[in-house]
Amino acid sequence: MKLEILRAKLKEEGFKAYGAIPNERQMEWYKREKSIFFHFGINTYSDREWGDGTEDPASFNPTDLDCRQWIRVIKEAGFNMAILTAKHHDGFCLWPSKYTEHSVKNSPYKNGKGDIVREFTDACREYGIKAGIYLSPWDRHESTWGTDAYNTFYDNQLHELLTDYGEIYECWWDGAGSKDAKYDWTRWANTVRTLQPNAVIFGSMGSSAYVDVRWVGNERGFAGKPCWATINLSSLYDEIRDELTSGIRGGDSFIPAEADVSIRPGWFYHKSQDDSVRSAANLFDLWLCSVGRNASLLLNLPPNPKGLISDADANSLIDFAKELNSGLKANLAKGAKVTASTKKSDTYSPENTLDESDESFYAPQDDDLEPEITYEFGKEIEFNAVEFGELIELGHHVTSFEVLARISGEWHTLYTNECMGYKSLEKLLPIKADAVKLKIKSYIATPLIRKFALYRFDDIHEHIVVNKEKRNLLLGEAAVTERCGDEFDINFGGIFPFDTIIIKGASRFIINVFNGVSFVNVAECTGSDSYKFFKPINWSYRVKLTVLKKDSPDCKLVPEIY
Ligand code: IPT
Repeated sequence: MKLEILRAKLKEEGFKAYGAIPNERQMEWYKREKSIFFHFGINTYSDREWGDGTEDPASFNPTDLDCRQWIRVIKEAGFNMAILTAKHHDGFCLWPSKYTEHSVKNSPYKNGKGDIVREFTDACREYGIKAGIYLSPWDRHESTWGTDAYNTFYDNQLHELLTDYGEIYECWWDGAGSKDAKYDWTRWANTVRTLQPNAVIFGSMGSSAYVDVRWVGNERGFAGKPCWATINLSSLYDEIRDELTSGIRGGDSFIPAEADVSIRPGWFYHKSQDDSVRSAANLFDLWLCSVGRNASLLLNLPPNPKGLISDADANSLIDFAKELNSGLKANLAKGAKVTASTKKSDTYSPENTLDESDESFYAPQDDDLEPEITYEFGKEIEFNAVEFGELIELGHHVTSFEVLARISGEWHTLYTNECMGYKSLEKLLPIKADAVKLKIKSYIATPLIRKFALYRFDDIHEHIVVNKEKRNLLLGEAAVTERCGDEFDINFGGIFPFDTIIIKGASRFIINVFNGVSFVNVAECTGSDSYKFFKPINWSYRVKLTVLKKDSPDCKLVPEIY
């Protein structure tokens, strides 16, 4: 249903939007979930990351270029969107732009008759992939860069790319090199809106007022926890990285995050990095930390100098996709008996969270302060991932929730989260339970729960998340433990996932974990010297343990972490 029609219908039914809300383009972007970036250009031949614009176009000479191969690989991996670097900071254009000589037309490729933007967009269309364009505002070759004439130059190039190559779904404005540049963003944004009304704009700083999709604040593929789609426009203008990563609850603008990250250490292909291609398990982690956190994943797959995606990259991507898709294909919660603390009416029953529709949802009665949905399976089922989603079309409504499972007759908290948004997907250790419960702890407008799913992903992933060898991390060389009274401040010197904390000699202690900004309380261990997390902690390098109760006043306290 068209967004405007859906909103009007919901309004009639008494559901109000809260705060900043998405536009139609952003909803389409959300549903794409993951996209591919292709960094390809003169840097592929100079073995550099940032060219300075003095490169000789003659060095650009792909021998076996085949955009259909790139697109076949990503299609097989289940991606539905790809963005090409039509021009990177070095100014070299992959299409024969009329406005510069620094392009494929002066390269040996097809004797100067080649057009890689054409080959790319044609291949996308052939395989049903949506195409996006990266056109670097920073241009180190073009002599007019930095002057007013450049506004026209860039606008002309936008016109070429947005009129001659069919439908374009994303326009990517990299902020690199452009911090203090004075560009005519209004003019450029108008061009995009006029020529490609369905394209989302990625950008920040000067372009912020026109941006649909924000940078996630790092190039490691990690969205924050939380990662609100809302943020203040000033956070984008000033590129405040923490705020880009986490968003701002109740922020003035709806600009969800896109996590861009490369499958290799560099954005461009370098032979020396052939051994450093991310594994399938690692790609799965990136997916969890972006798509699983209400953001999208933009994964870079750089073609090699032949003009092909290397086998190592293609294999990792496809293995990752196999694991992902085999897990996602079965929602293990289907068929559950669903009950809720209250429901607004039968139209908004909790069963709606299990159907295929993106538009049917559960809504509680207005006076239900802590709505709950319980899913009972009638038998024990095993899962290792839980997904919830709210109807983000009306904005973020849920502001904190808890997920519990009934294990051997007893309810245990699996995790708590602040942000639900379009998608909140938590990977857990395998759990056997016969019921799962969602408790909405707080909300700013009637919570509208669209989706619930349980999945069982393959075990190939487990080794990376869990400290399988059961090695005490505190015996690791990099770990530093400082003790102050009965408080231990532990720095692992890196991220080492763990799921168990023991303090010999203690029977009650608090566990705080550093989230990059501050310590957050994640658990309290009572009545035992050992605490096991259902979800391994794989996002921090520092832990603080505060002992509240000791076996005897002068007993020795020995922490262990596994
Ligand atoms: C960084 C830019 O500063 C930022 O605006 C955004 O475009 C980002 O890249 C995209 O990854 S530059 C990078 C070297 C951190």
